Formats: sequence, C-alpha cells, structure tokens
Amino acid sequence: MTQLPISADLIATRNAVHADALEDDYASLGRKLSRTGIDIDAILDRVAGFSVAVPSWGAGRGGTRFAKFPIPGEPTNIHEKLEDCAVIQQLGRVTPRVSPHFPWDKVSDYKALREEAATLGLGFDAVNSNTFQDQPGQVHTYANGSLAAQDAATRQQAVDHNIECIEIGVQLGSTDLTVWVGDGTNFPGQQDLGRSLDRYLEAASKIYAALPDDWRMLLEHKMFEPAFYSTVISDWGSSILAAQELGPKAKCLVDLGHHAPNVNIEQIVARLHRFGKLGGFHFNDSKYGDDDLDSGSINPHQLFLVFNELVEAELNPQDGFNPSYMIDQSHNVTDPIESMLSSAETITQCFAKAQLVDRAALHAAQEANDTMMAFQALRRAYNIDVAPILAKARAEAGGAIDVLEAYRLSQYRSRKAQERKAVGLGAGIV
Ligand code: AFD
Ligand code: MN
Ligand code: MN
Repeated sequence: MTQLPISADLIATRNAVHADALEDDYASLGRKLSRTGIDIDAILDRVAGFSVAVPSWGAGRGGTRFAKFPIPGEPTNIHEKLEDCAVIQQLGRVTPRVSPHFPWDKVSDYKALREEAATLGLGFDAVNSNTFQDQPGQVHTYANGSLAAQDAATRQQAVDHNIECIEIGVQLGSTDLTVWVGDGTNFPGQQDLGRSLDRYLEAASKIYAALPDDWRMLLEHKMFEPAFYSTVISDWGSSILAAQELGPKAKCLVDLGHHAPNVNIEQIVARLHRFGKLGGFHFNDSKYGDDDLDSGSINPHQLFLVFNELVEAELNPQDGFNPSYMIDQSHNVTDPIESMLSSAETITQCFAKAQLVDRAALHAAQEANDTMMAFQALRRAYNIDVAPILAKARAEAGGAIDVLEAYRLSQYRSRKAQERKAVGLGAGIV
C-alpha cells in the first residue's frame, strides 16, 4: 500500500480549479500542432512515458566551499530524503526513481529500504560510489587518489567499496553503477599522466568483473575539481577510451556541468552514441564550471539540443541504446524539492519539444544544404510552449497541474521543520 506525503484532496481541489484553463490550452495547442500534422495525444503518450531519476543527495541543501545555509525541515538521512523525493514524484509524476550515494545512504537492511521506497511510490536508480572523500575509520586515505592512487592497497579499498555498492544495488533493484572519481593532480609532475590512467583502468576492470550480467558501469568524466591541474577521467575522450577498454557493459555518463564553458555537449552526445557508448546523463546547468545550477536555468536551448540528438539517436539506434537520465544539482539557495520539481519540468519540456521537430523537414533541409530551413525546423519546435502537454500528463497520472502551488499550499516543509532535527552549519558541496 502506498502512503504518499501530500494530501490527495489538496491536489484534486487545486486541479479542479485549473482544469478548465488546462483543457482550453491543451485543445488550442492540439489545433496548432494538428496544422503541422502532429497528433498532440501521441506526444502526450510519449511525455507520460518519460522519466528522470532524482539524486538522494539533491534532497538536502547544497553549499559551496565557503558555506552552507541549511533550511528548517531539511532531510538528514536516507529515510527523510526518500520522503522528500516522494513529494517530488507525487506532485510531478516524472521522477519515480531515486539514485542513492554510498556510504552517505548506508542502512543495515536494504530489503527494508526498498520496501520503504515502494510504499512511497519510489524505486531506485543507479547506485553511486564515493571514493572522493575519507570516511571515519577508513584504513587508507583518498587524499592522493582512489582507483588511480599510487598505493595498491588504496586502489583495492576503492575497488572493494565499488563492489559493495554493486551488492547493495542488487538488493535495491538497481542495474547501474555510476563511478565518478576525483582522482587527479594539482601540480605538473605530481603524477605520471600515463601511468595514473593505467592504474585507473586496472582497478576499474576489477569492478567491471564484479558486475552482474544485466548491469552497466557508467563512467562519469569531469574536467577539473577537486584536482585543478589534471583529472584522470577528465573528458569524454578519456571516458570513451576507458569504456572501450573495459568492455560492452561500460558506458559513458555525461554530466552537463563537467565541461569547459561553451563546449558543444550535444555533439559529444552524438559521438558517444555513434560508438554505442552513451550510458546516461546527469542533468544540471552551469555558467562557469561544475556549478550544479538547476537544469535549463542558464541554457535551456542546449538542453533541447541534447534531447534533439537523443531523438536522432533513437531513430538510428546502436546496440543497447538505453540512456539513464538523472538530475545532479546542488541547491544552495532554494528549497531542494522546489528546484527538483522545476528542473524535472524543464527537462521534460525539452524532451517534449524534441519530439515536435519536423524530422522530415529537418533532414530534407540538411540534404539540400538549406541551412536556414534546417535551423528553422529546430527553432519552430523550440518555440512551442509544451506546458499544457506536461500538465495534462501530470494530472492524468494523479499529479498536480501547478506543482509549485500545490507544494507551497501543502506546507510540507514547515511540517517537516517541526518533526526533523536541525542540520548543522558548515561548508560542503553536498
Ligand atoms: C560530483 C559528480 C558526481 C558525484 C556528485 C557528488 O557530479 O556525480 O557523485 O557530484 O556530489 O560533482
Ligand atoms: Mn554528476
Ligand atoms: Mn558534478
């Protein structure tokens, strides 16, 4: 039996207020789309089938190197995080899975955790390992690296941790292990650039060997930070080479914030797909680096272009094309639930707009070298306001037509502020 955190009556009452306007907007958009041969109900079906996972760590307030400003009612353990993720799913109906991070989300009974999540209407997505910080009582420090560390015992400890994450993930029903390591250097000469990659590959292959048959290992590259001179898996080139070396179950994960400013990320997506190595995404936005800003808050057009490549990829499938979608943001100045509701909506909008591109017109313009009309094929779809399609999909699935309004009216956060213990001050990225 599911027990959802927000009153179903509240959602129904507010939806009743918005229902007529939504029907009006949906019918109007339907007429507009039908003039170009698009059946709005077919797009509605596609939107209803779309989903993106939320990160357990995204439920808490993030911070910077300088400070973290907690809010009353913030979650402090995986149980409270699941409850918050259940709010996001209940209202938005597009985020049915949570991606856990270990050891942050460790519990003694994972079968019970899986049942707890199911009661909240949630399942689990990719498990994330953490070898970028030391834990109390840890034998070997990761100060000088983990999978690529000079020290063999440190590398083995990092391998063992990843294998433990797989074992936990099996109990939770996950089928992906996402591996991001902070390994790298701050000084030229600090480590041999070739040999550190060799050490990474050797250690990663031990993790790969422990993957169950139906599992994937998603390699997440990142250009810099915490290491500021070199990072062992710094870019999509290093990532795809490592994934090719490891084998078919290893794929590349693209975190949108992990590139230099202005990098053509949609082209990276097309390249990775071309070689059957596109494993998934961490959605966020950035202005300068790994800013972890809300998805589409800075450059929604880029997000649309990424989804446009994904539609093209679907039309030209490579073996095992099944990218995993996840949000990976740090919510430093907003209520994390509101940010993830808003981000999930933005991501779904980009997905929906990419479905509206007149592919025949686009391809014909490309064939004819008609640059302007090719661009216009994309531009026309990008300019369509798909909000009524998303709202209708949500309402039909039991979610809220206006997610932020329903969330605020529920006073969920202030109720939690009464129940939950306060979070301490401090710095930290998550
Ligand atoms: C990092 C990476 C990676 C990691 C997360 C932890 O994006 O996904 O798991 O943030 O905070 O920057
Ligand atoms: Mn990430
Ligand atoms: Mn990141």
